Amino acid sequence: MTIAEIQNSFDAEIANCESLSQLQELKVKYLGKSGALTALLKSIKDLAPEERPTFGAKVNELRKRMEDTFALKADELATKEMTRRLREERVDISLTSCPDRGALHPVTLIENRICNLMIAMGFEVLSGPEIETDYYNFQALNIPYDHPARDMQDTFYITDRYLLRTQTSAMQARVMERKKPPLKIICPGKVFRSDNDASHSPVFHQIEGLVVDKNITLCDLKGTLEYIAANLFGPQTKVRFRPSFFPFTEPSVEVDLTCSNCGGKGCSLCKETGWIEVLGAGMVNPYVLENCGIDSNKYSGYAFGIGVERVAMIKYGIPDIRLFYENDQRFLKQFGK
Ligand code: 2NL
Repeated sequence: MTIAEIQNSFDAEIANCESLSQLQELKVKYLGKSGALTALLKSIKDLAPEERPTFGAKVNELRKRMEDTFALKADELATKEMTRRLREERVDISLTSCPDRGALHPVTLIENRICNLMIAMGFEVLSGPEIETDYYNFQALNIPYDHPARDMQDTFYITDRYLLRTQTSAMQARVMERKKPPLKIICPGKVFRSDNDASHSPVFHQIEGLVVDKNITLCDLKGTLEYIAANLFGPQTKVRFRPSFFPFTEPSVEVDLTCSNCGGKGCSLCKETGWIEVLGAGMVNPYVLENCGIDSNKYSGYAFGIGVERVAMIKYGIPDIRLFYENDQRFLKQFGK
């Protein structure tokens, strides 16, 4: 092919080129190692010596023109491609009413709310394993082998040594071993009990709080719980302690709040007492502190355990815990919008 022929066929082909990949093929065809222009240059040896410089200059001029044309065409095609994508992939962000928009689960809502409140008070949020050892779930927390709380009926065992944690304090015991006071932590998460009725589920959510420092008293516990209660159920909410027993706290208390439904006057929700039992708490048993390597003569602590479903049931008036796990859209859509 002559220079003119190459130039003509190049002009025609590039005019018809419609994509970047086609353009790349053309580049190889004309400027590549075995392309038309290289072939032309090789034929220079067949010319008379005096013709060679002019011929060479012409070929180079054509190469320069081709390269410039390729660059321009590449720009043009890229712009065209972008315009096409912007048109075809357009998303109409003005659509506001999506019929199947999700909502946060009520358990998540309450968990987030309590956690955020505790973070604001300077607590650190930690999570641990759902499969625990017998040691951290029971022994470290002053629940020996023969304690009734370890009954096979109450707990899901995996082996003699491993079980599904029945409380998140298993994690808190790990933390006390590792970090020294002052400690101010909460552990939210799933816990497991072999229990199943309208107010008990085999898996539910708990948030346990733990504070260990010098001079921590039951008064600190009460102040903290009053603050949480006021945030969850309103500023008029009162907190009442009743003596109780947990192996890991001494003294232990059941914590009642004035009924958020009747304000304390008495109604069906609070069985006419004006009070609702919401959580368990107490001063960390010195045995538990010592088990985790903390000097109980120097340090004291308080701890509490809140059932997240229980709070949600009271707050939203949900009569049966099983409603949380049925994934019925009609139930779930009522919250968190
Ligand atoms: C309940 C309420 C409770 C704790 C949890 C706790 C954690 C450590 C040490 C001592 Cl690391 N206590 N947590 C304390 C009192 C109550 O949960 O009704 N549990 C059966």
